[in-house]
Amino acid sequence: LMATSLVLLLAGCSGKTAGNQQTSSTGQPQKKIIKVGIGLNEKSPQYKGLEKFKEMVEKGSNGRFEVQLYANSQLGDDVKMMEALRMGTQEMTCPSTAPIAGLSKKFMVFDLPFLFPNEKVADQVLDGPVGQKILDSLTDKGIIGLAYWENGFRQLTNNKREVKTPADLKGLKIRTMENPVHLATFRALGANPTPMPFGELFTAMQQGTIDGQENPLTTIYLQKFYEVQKYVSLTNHFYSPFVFMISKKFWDGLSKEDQELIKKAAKEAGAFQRQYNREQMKQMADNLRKAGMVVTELTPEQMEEFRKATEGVYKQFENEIGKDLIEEVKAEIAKYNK
Ligand code: TF8
Repeated sequence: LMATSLVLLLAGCSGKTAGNQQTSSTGQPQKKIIKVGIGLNEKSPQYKGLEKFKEMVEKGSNGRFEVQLYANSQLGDDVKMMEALRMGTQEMTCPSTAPIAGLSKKFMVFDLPFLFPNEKVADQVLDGPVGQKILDSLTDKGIIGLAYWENGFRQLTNNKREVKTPADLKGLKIRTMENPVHLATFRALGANPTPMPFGELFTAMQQGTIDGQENPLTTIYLQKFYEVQKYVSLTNHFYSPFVFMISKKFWDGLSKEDQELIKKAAKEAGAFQRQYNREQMKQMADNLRKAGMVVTELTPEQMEEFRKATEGVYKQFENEIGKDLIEEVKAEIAKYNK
């Protein structure tokens, strides 16, 4: 036993150089490992995007990088993984913008209810200068934001009753992401919101500790939420971008060329992921109906009731987010919304 552990110990230590760059006994540089963790499962459009990214980086570097993908919150929830990126113990993750607000309040601008009119406008604003400025606010937190991907427009599910107006939401216990704007929005709608990491959500719905939640239809279907939820209302109340991000500690140890390779792959895989996500989304309402859910489309008047009820949230967070930033994003949206 002693001998075995000694051999393992030696094998573990041999050839270790800077960062996670290792040299084999033959003097050949070993692969640099990039661990990417997400909360969603392998069927998610997000995971498909990561597979593209893996292929691009591994091919583009002639195998100098190995990208390892971990789904299902195996490496922890969004908040924990971002912390690991800052420490340099995990290389990459791709959270929704909402939990990023804990690091940089600027991201909360995207949490404002009924902000983006459609995906096309969201792409243009996120990929433009204001989107970049918000990504850059992560740098001094130890994280490099590489590209926006898409989670999507969020829809409301619950297990109690069909929701057509804010009045129907009264008193329902709704899980939200860990974000103050989301909490305020659901309070304004008369619900009883409670924040929770994604990994605990399914069990909470199953056990009835919450009545409902909100997520894009792809997630509701592909994570099998229809097994524990009966009603879904197409409210489109928030648009959730993802941010594909990398640890600054890891990033700073890379050559300019490798940084370029990774950044380009993150953007290209993101363009693919957005497309794929939108393709998938088209079938999801039908899939959910077939799986037994009641899918409720709202009339323009009912939508307006939701929008009116949450209008005050903009004022409420004006100081925290910054009035200028809110105005800048609104102006960008207006510019592209033609
Ligand atoms: C949520 C988000 C999640 C993602 C993911 C688990 O509800 O929409 O889909 O952030 O990383 O927590």
